[in-house]
Amino acid sequence: SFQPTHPLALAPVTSPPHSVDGFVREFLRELNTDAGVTLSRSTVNDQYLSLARTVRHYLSARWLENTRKVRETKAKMVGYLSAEFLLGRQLGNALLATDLEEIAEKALAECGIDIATLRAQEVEPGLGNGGLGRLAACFIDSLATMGVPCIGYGIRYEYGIFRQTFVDGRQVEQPDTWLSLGSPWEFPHPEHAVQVDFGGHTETYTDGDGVERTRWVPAWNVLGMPYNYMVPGYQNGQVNTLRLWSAQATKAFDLPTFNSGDYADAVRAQTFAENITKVLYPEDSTPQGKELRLQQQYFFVACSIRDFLDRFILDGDVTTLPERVIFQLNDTHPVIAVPELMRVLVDIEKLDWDAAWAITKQCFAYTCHTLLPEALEVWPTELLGRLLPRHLEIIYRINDEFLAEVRAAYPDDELRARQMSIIAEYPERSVRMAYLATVAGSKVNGVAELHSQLLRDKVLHDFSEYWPEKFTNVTNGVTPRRFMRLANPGLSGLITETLGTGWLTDLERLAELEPYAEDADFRDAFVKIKEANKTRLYRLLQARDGVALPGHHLLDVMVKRLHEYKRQSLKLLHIVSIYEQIITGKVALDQITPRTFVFGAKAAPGYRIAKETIYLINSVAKVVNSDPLVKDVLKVVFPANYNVTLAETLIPAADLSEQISLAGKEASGTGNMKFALNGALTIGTDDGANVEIRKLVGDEHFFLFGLAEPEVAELQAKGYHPHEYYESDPQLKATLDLIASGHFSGGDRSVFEPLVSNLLYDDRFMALADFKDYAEAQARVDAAYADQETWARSAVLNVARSGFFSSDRSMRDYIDRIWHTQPLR
Ligand code: CR1
Repeated sequence: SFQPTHPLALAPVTSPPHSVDGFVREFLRELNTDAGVTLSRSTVNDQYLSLARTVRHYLSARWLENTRKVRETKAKMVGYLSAEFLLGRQLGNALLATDLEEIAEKALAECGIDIATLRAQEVEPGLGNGGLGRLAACFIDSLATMGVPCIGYGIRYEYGIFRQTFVDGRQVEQPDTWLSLGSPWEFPHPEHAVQVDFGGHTETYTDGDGVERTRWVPAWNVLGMPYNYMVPGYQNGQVNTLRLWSAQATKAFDLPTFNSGDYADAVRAQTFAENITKVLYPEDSTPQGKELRLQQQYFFVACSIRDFLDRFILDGDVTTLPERVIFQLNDTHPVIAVPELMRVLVDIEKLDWDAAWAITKQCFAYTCHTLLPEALEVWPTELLGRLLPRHLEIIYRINDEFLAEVRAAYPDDELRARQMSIIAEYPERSVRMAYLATVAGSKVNGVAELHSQLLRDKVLHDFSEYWPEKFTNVTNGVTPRRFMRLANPGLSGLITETLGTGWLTDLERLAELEPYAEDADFRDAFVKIKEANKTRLYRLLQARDGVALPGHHLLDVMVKRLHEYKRQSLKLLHIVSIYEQIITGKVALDQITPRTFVFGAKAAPGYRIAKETIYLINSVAKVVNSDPLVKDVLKVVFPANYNVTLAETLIPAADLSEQISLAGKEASGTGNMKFALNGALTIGTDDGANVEIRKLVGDEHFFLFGLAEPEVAELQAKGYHPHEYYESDPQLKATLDLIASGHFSGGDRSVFEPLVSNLLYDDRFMALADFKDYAEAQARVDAAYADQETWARSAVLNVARSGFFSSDRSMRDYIDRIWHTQPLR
C-alpha cells in the first residue's frame, strides 16, 4: 500500500448527489465517457449499461467504507461458499437499496427515456439451478440488510443455466449468453488472481527443523480471476461483497507452437483452463459426478480460502482464523474446502496436524439440502486421487482418526464404523462428501423442520446419535425486498399504507394485517391488486409467448424444476382428469370452476422422463387450448424459460400455489413461501416447509392432501403397486387411458407409453397413490373459490401469517445457532 498526499484522496469517498439533477449529470457522464456516445445516438443497451453504472456510483462509497471497517475491526465474517448464486436482475434491487427509484425514473424521463424499457433490457445472471442457488442469493441480501459482514464466494460461469425453448412442444436448450451485452455489475480484479493446482503426486521430505512433511507436486495449474459484485443492504448504507471466480490459463499461449504456425494448438492450454468455469452444470438436486465438476468445486474453494487468508488475515496468524470467519458449506459442492484448508494449514503454514484440525473444525458448518439418496455427492477415490492426490491423503487421515474414535465409542460394532466411514467401499471406493462435511462441520443443518428431523433419523442417523448437539434446523426463507416489494409493488403499497414503513425489514409485522382480513375495504383493495397483477402477467405472456389468457379464471400455478419427486405429472393427471370428465359428459360445463393452469420448469438436459413430461404437458396444453368445448373453462400454459425474472411477475398473480411433492422428498421448498407471502393459497402435501406454512396459516387456509411421510415409508416397506390404484379408481383409469390412447399425440399410442408405463409399474414418487386425495382437495379448492369473500379473507391471512418466512429470520437463526457473528456497528 502507498500513502497518497492529495487532500481529495485522503477524504472519504463520496456518493453523487441524491437528486434528479445529480442523477442526470451522472447518467450523461456515463453515457458520454464510458459508453462513448451522445444521448441522441445511444441505443437502449448503452442506456441500460450507463444507468447500471450510475446506480453503482451511489453504492461504491459505502462499499469501500464497509470493506475497510471489516478489516479494521477484524469483525468475524460469514464466508458463504456456494457453487450457485441465482441472483436475478440487479438493477431493480440496486435502485431499491439506494432509494433511487423515483429519482432515477424522473431523471430518465427528463432525458426522454422510459425506465421500464431499460429494466427490461437486463439479462439476469442465471448462475444457479433452482432453490439452492436462489436461497444463497436471498441469504446474502438479508445479511447485507442486517449489516452482518459476509463475503459470498462462488463461480462466475460464462454460461449460466441454459435458456429453455420449445420446438414442437419439446425442450431444446440454448446457451445462456448473459455476458454478451456487457456486465455492468461486476468489477474484475486481475491483480488478485490466485493460482490453483491440480494433478501430479505427493512426496515426503524433511524440513529444516528435522520434521517430516508432505508436499504436493502438482502437474498443472490455472489462474482464478476474481470478479466482485456489490451486495447492497436495503436502504441501510451497508454493502457486502460477492466474489465470483473465473478460470484462466496461467500461460495464454505456447509461443514456440504459435510461431511454428499451429495456432489452434498454441491456445489449447487456454481453452482447457477456461473450460473449468465455462458452464453451470444443469442438474438440480442430482449430481452427475463428472470430473469437470470436481475441478469447478476445487477451483472455487481453493481460490476462496487463499483469498480470505490474503485479504483478512493480514498479520499472517492463521490460528486466529476461527475468530475471523465461519465458512458455510452450501450443500456438499464446496466440501473439498475441508481438506484444502487442512492442506494449507499443515503443508504451507506448517501447523501440526492436531492444531490444524482443531482450527478447521471451527471454521466450517454444513447445510444439507436434500434427502434423495442419489443426490448425495460421492467422488470415486480414483478420480479424486488423480485430480487432488494430497487431498485424498488428507481425507484418509481424517477418516482414520474419526473411525478410531467411533470404534472406541462403540467397541464390537464394526458395522457401525463401516456405515459411518467417509470412504464407501461399494459399489466403488469413493468419498462421501456429506459425511466428510458432517465430521468436519461444527454444525450440520437441514432446511426445514421435517427435513432436519429426517436427516437426524435417516440420512445421517448414526452421526446424529454420536453427536446430537451438532445437528440443528434452520428453516429457509426468502427476501421480501425482491419477492414482495419489487415483485409486487401493489401489495407492498397497500401494506405500507396500512402498517406504515418498517415491515420490509421486520416481516413478522405482517401479523398486524390480521384484523384487516375482516375489513371489506381492505379485502377489496387486495383483490383489485391481485387482478392487476394477473393483467400484468397476461400482458407479459402475450408479448413473450404469444398466448392470450382470460382474465377471470382461477390462476393455478406450479413453477419449480421439473423433477419426478416434485410430481408435475400429478398436476397434469388432475388437468387431464377434468378434461376427460368434460368431454365424456360426466360433468357439465357449468359445474367447472374456470381455471388457467400455469407450469414453469426446466428439465436437466439428460433427464429423460423429465423431458418427456414437458412434452406431455405441452401436448395436453395444445389439445385442451384448441378444444372449443372447454375454451371458457380450461387453459393450460407453459411459458418457456422459467427464471427469477419470470417468477417475479408470475407469483404475485397466482391464486393457487401447487406444492405437491411426495412427503419426505422436498427438503424445504422456497417457492411455497413466495406464493404465500403474495397471497396465494397453497394446495400441498405435508412436506418440507409446507408443514410449517400450514401450521402458521392454519388448516382452514391451506389445502392439505396426500400421504404423510411415515405413511410413505410404510407403504414403501410393504410394497407399492401403483397399478392397483389404477385398477380400483375408475377416474384415474380413465385419465391414464386417455393419455395412453394417443388423444394427446395425434392418435399415436407409442409416444407417451413410457411415461404411462412408468406411472403404472414403477411410480417411484407415488403419484397414483395420492391422486384421489389430490383430486378431492382440488374439489375443495373449487368450493372455496366459489365464495370470493372467504377466499380473499384466506389470502390476506396467508400474507399476515407468513412473516416467519423472511430470509432475515433464517439469517438470525444461523447467527444464533451456528455462526455467532455480530452485525457491524
Ligand atoms: C431442495 O430440493 C430447497 C432448496 C434450498 C434444494 C429444496 O427443497 O428449498 O434446496 N436442494 O434449500 C438442492 O438443490 C442440491 O439440492
